Amino acid sequence: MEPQTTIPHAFDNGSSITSSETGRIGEVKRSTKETNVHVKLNLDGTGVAENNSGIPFLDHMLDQLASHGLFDVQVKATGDIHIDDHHTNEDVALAIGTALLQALDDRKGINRFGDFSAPLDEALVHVSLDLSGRPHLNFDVQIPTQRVGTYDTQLVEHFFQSLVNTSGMTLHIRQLAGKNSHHIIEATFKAFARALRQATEYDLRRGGSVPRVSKFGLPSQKGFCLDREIIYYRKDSDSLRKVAYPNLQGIS
Ligand SMILES: [Mn+2]
Repeated sequence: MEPQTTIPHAFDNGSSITSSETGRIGEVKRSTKETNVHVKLNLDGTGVAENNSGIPFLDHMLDQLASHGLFDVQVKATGDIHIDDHHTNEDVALAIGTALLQALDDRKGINRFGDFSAPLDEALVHVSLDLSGRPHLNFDVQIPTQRVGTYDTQLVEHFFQSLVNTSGMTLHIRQLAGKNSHHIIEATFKAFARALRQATEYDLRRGGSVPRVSKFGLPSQKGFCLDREIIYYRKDSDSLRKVAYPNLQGIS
């Protein structure tokens, strides 16, 4: 039997859940008039995907996120897709971003930066990202058709903008080549998954040894300044959490 691990949750007023799963896990349940979304993300997973967003093409892309990121990704959503996919696409992305923020916790020892170019036949997409705490998206992708299957291709940018906003990520996506809409979008998700995997993995040379907070006293609004490097601080109390999110100042 696996040992029981307590997983801290960033947004449940300090309570925690008990799970037999190991790894950095974020879990979000989000209900609005328009959608009900449940997302579970394990950054230290094995690529297990269980995605039922109600939007088949989005599920296909979320499967790429799992398999190429080696994350475990579970998305269950019901939404007002009788109108269109807009709200469900957006709320799934918002929840994934929040789950990522939770799973990253204090970000100690991670690479933080990720960069990957993924080809898919004629398509080539470059993704560069920084888990900086500062939401910014640069999306330079030309998708030639309005739809892939039933999926509105305008929703791709909106997906990444929503994910960036809740996770606090600096994300640049650039299309270097491509003609086929399905290929371009899939290469985008694959490159994103690979870059995110790199950024969330541990830098072995750091050995998880980001210097201790207590050595330097009180946190600033930007985090703790240590050895010329500003790191994200732990969200240990409600007051600190308010500073940390959503008005995150970021790390530089
Ligand atoms: Mn495909």
